[in-house]
This record gives sequence, C-alpha cells and structure tokens, in this order.
Amino acid sequence: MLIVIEAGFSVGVRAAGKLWEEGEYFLPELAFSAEAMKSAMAVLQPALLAQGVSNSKGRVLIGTVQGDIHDIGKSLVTTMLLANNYEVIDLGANVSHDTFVAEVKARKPQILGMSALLTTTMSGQGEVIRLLVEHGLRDSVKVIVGGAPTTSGWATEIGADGHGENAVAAVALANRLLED
Ligand code: B1M
Repeated sequence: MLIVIEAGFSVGVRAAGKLWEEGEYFLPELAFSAEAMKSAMAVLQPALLAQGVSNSKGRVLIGTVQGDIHDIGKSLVTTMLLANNYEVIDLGANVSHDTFVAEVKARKPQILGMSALLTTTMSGQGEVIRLLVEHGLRDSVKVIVGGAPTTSGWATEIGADGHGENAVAAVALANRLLED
C-alpha cells in the first residue's frame, strides 16, 4: 500500500506542485491534483494505520485560525505534507485559539501550522503563540505560519519558527525545522 502512495500519488502531487511553482499549471489544476491525493489518502491512510505501518517523519497539527474560513491553501499544505510522509492532523478552518492550544497539549505534534488569509484574522496566529507560552507549551512545538497576508517578517514579529510562502516551501521548512 505504501508503494501506491510513494510511487504513485505522492510523485504526482509533487510534480503538480512543481509545475505550479514554475507557472505551468494554474490553480485549478493544482487544486484538482490535491483533491485526488486527499481522496486517495482518505482511503489508504486508515488502512495503513490499521496495519501498523508508519513512515511518518513527524506529526503536524494544522488549521486555519479563528474567524477565517479560507481553507484551500491550508488543505494544499496538508496534502503536500502528507505526500512527504508527515502525519497530519487537520483541524479544519475557523479553529479557536483555545482549540489549537488544547490540541497541542493532547496530540503532542512536533509542528503546529496556522494559516490565515485575512488581515483581520492573522493576529490570531500571534495570539495562539502567546497562549502556548502562557500554558508552558511553546518549547514543545515548532510553529509555522502561512497565508497570503503573512510574511517572514510577520512570523518573526509574533515569535513563530518560520513562514511558508506556499505549500512546497512549507514542506521544506518543516523538514529544516525537524533537522535542527
Ligand atoms: Co476570501 N478574501 N473572503 N473567500 N478570498 C481573500 C483572502 C481576499 C484577499 C480577496 C480580496 O479582497 N482580494 C480578501 C481578504 C482581504 C484582507 O484581508 N485584506 C477576502 C475577503 C475580504 C473575504 C470575505 C471577508 C468576503 C466577505 O464575505 N465580504 C470572506 C471572509 C469569510 C471568513 O473567512 N470569515 C471571504 C470568503 C471567501 C470564500 C468563502 C468565498 C472563499 C474561500 C473558500 C474556501 O477557502 N473554502 C474565498 C476565496 C476563495 C478567496 C480568494 C479569492 C482565494 C483564496 C485562495 O483559496 N487562494 C482570496 C483572494 C486571493 O488570495 N488572491 C480571498 C488559493 C490558495 C491556494 O492560496 O490560500 O494563499 P492561499 O494559500 C497558499 C499560500 O498562502 C500558502 O500556501 C498555499 C498554497 O500555495 N499557505 C500556507 C496558506 N496557508 C499556509 C499555511 C502554512 C504555510 C503556507 O503553514 C501552516
């Protein structure tokens, strides 16, 4: 079953990500490829887990922040992480600050990823980091932020460990952070 993921779907979705970065593919083509991968993973992942097979590089908890229902970019990041052998717990969109903190505490991910598409909701990324510090959890997890209005400067300002410009960059960043 792993070969179906690693030699099939993962290769395909990575190729689509590359073509998109190079300007060859348009967003609908990338999104279509992401949807295909997500549908396949929905079938294959439970079966893999049931077999006790784990090829996980690490556990990532991801979601779009409170008040923000944009989830297309976050789902692309999720799929690219899955394609690169991360275990991903996707909390969805409009995730409350308290839920992020509670889930970090309960699921103990190596990486927390927060997406925000609105200038009015991006402050939520900083607020969650502040709450992680308050709950003594900040040192237990690397924090990645992303979404159209966010920048690496913003990531530094709020005390995140890094900023992902796009889904491919987010995977590269996760790899780097876990190597450190
Ligand atoms: Co809305 N929206 N929207 N919208 N929407 C934007 C973001 C906006 C820029 C449009 C505009 O005015 N030009 C604008 C925000 C302006 C601002 O904040 N200054 C806006 C607005 C205003 C709104 C509403 C308030 C509109 C209204 O109701 N008056 C409303 C907000 C609702 C809410 O959230 N509370 C709203 C609603 C919606 C729809 C529901 C219609 C729909 C979302 C559907 C969905 O997601 N299920 C929608 C859409 C589609 C957009 C645009 C057109 C496209 C967003 C998108 O999916 N992009 C957007 C305009 C735009 O971005 N140009 C817009 C494609 C996606 C692949 O890119 O999400 O940037 P992106 O993700 C990228 C990177 O950013 C990065 O990787 C991804 C893949 O490369 N990335 C990460 C993202 N998250 C990451 C996390 C990481 C790392 C990288 O690590 C954790």
